[in-house]
Amino acid sequence: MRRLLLFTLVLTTMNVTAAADYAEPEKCPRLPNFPDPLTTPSGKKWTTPADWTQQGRSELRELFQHYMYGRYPTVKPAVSAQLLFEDPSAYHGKITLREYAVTLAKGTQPVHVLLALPNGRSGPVPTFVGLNFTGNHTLTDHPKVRIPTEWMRPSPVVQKNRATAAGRGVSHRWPLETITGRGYALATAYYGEIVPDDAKVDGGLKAVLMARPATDVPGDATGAIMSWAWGLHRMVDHLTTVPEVDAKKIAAVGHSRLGKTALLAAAFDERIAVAFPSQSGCGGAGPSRNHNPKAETVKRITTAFPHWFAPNFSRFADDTARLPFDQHELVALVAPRPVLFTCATEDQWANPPGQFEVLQAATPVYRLLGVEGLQATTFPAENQLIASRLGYWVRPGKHDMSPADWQTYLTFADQWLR
Ligand code: GTR
Repeated sequence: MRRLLLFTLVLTTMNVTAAADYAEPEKCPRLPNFPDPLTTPSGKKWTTPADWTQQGRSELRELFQHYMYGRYPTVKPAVSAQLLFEDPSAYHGKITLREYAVTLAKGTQPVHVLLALPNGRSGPVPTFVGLNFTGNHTLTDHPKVRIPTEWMRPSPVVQKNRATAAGRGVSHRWPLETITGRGYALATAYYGEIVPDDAKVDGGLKAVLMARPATDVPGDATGAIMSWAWGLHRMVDHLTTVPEVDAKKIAAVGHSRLGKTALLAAAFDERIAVAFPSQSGCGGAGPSRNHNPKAETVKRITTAFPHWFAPNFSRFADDTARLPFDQHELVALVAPRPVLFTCATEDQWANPPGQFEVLQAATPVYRLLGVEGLQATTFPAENQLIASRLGYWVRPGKHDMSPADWQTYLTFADQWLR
């Protein structure tokens, strides 16, 4: 009864949690170490793959929503796309570039999805999907790519929180020629078109995704990371209708807060075949029970970025041992699908050793499902890719998603998506 919480989960025959009375965060039992992912909160053991896939997953998804990321948006998805332009001979004929205006739910303004497809491939191709920080126009200097009009965080190419033409092609984070050159497509959208990354700013689909009835208990209100993950899911809805995209080979990718988003998106949607959270740290691949003094803590992240999470999460800030789960269980929700954690030695804030421990602790669930998880027992040397189904890589250098990092993602993708 180690993880007994004062709540009852009422499961319908459809295996969906219908109602839950959760313990207040301060009353959850203290668990100083990572909770056993194969033991339910009420103390029952998951011993068969069916236990896990039919019950374990849905119980955990409930806990993550209630205590950490907030409710999955309840708005009904209704995805339709309008092609804004297509250039079949971009990049000297190597890439077909398209941009779509994709409506994600009825009556909402569209999100703009840039799709780069490799030319000369027969049949549908494996595809990365990820949100970007700076607008689709910063990925390429192609003049037809739209400049977003939504609120944007300050940068030298942003004026009064709005993107400008000076930003065309400035981002090095999404090397389109490298990605397509290895036979992959990339689909991306500006994250601020889904929900602005500032609690004080309205825009995107915020009013629809984060709205809660006034009578509701606000503790598990939808946070921004959950909203962005919902947006990624809708992009997947759209991609599955694009004939050039191999719908069985869609990988979620993202950097930092958008890496947290990519991992959460994979945990909540089995159509995502592989997850690539880059240097995502606390709230993503990094443990909440943190032992690295240089790493970001739950206290710090919920103070600096409360809007990313459900309000409940901040109530664990002074005592993370009371969290009924840790991030290894978010990875376990992705099982048996592959995940690659990528880190940088100078980015201790994102907790490279803690991320390694998270993969180790997720491994029992992979084994329950009949596959190997992390196949390494010691922390690897710099640049030594552990390419097992739960993969890990740490390189020298700083917090960034660089073209060199993409070579590693593509090597891992070649192994697990081909
Ligand atoms: C930092 C934050 C991290 C990480 C990063 C980013 O300020 O503390 O959790 O998400 O921002 O997204 O760039």
